[in-house]
Amino acid sequence: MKIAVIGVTGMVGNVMLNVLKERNFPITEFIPVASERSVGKIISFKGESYTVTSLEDAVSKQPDIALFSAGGNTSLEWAPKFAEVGTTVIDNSSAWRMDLTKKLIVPEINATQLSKADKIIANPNCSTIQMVMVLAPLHKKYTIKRIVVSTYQSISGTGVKAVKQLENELTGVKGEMAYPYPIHRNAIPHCDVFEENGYTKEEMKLVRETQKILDDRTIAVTATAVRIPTSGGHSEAVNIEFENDFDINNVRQLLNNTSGIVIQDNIDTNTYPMPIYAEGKDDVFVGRIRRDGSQPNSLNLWIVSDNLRKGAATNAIQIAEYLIANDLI
Ligand code: 11C
Repeated sequence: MKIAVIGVTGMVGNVMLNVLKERNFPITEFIPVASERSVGKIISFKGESYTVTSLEDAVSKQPDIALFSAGGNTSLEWAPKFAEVGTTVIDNSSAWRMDLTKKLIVPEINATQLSKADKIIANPNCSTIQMVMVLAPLHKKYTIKRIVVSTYQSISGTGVKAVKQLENELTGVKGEMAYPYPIHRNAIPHCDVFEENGYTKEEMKLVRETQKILDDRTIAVTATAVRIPTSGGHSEAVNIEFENDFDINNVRQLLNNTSGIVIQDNIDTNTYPMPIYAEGKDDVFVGRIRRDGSQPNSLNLWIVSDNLRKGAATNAIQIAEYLIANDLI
């Protein structure tokens, strides 16, 4: 495969390179791409040096697959140009996710929707991916009515500027701020921009993307997204109300049998998922699995995953692997 990585110098781009290498992704030609100010930079991949090229150059090379992680505006402008020359774009931005003509894919859940005709495929938001990974098998069995989710999101979700902000705060250096407030020793209930309804865009992604991926617009979802000074992954406290009652042991069994999910749940040994252990892993970790006794058919979960891996790079590369394995490129 001739493969282009758009946004190769960014945080997700960098993780994409690691994941491509680890998974031994079949690459015949590698095309690293970034914005004008990074063109000409040398990057290293699989022990070789490559010169970062421009979007225009990359289109002219007609890659088989372009993994985009360069922000919504770049995707809106350039994904169609790649698609036009026959490239399949897997886009990690929010640009195409809610477009009715584009598929929003978590391979374990809905990759079978994909066809050769899908030239721009959307990768969901990180906080959505880890939540639906756990909810999809439960929805299939018990039918979800309503989800109440609170997130505890890593600064790595904001990008390099936020990681630098925390570093500066820890070392007492004055520098550029990614957030309107200090993040060290803080929790900021504000991820992404506010929408007119008073929710943030991040919160509304959890609503809309979940309904699209689970293919059920009747599921009620309400979210509060909070930024905290962690770096290894996003965490989520999720309360789910089902149509049908469940046996808690069956819930565990179901999750235990689902590929990509790891249960870490033993209160006797203080075992539960945490970002420091999720970091660098591709799985979604779930724990604190318990019935919500305050109302019928309800469950509480704690879900953690590395937002740059399964939440972004790994999911995108799994989509690419699915396309290749099913002869859809
Ligand atoms: C965050 N979830 O943690 C965001 C980062 O729509 O792909 C990814 C934004 C997106 O702030």
